[in-house]
Amino acid sequence: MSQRTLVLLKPDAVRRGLVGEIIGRIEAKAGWSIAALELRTLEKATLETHYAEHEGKPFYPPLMEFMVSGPSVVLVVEGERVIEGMRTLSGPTDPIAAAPGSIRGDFGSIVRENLIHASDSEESAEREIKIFFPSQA
Ligand code: D4T
Repeated sequence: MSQRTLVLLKPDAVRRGLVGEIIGRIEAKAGWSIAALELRTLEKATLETHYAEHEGKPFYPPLMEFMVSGPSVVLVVEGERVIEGMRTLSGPTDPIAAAPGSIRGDFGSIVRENLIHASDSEESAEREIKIFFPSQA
């Protein structure tokens, strides 16, 4: 089943020069393709909408500060079972718990700077693509 998902390469991934490495892993998956891509310093208002479920949690203020600390790469990725597949490629939220071979498992060590976001369900993907690419919806 072909799907679309919203992917963010967070400011740590851009700062550390890991964009090519990460996009290479996405492009290496058979039949997946990049439908939209932009280097963009995310607006606070956009992030407030994206991370609304976390508002009020202790990690929310430092998370927001981190997410506006530099440009991110924003992508829409399209392909067979890409929503579940991008979550598998990324690994779980905590990079220390993430298996080697996953993006977080290979490159991350702290939860906040975990390199990548990928939508966690069809509903989230539809919602998030609209937030970051209103013209793609
Ligand atoms: P995102 O949404 O960025 O792909 O992350 P996940 O889907 O893997 O995890 P999440 O929504 O639970 O967390 C969003 C974002 O907040 C950071 N975070 C999370 C943090 O700094 N401290 C924490 O304790 C948690 C749970 C990391 C990702």
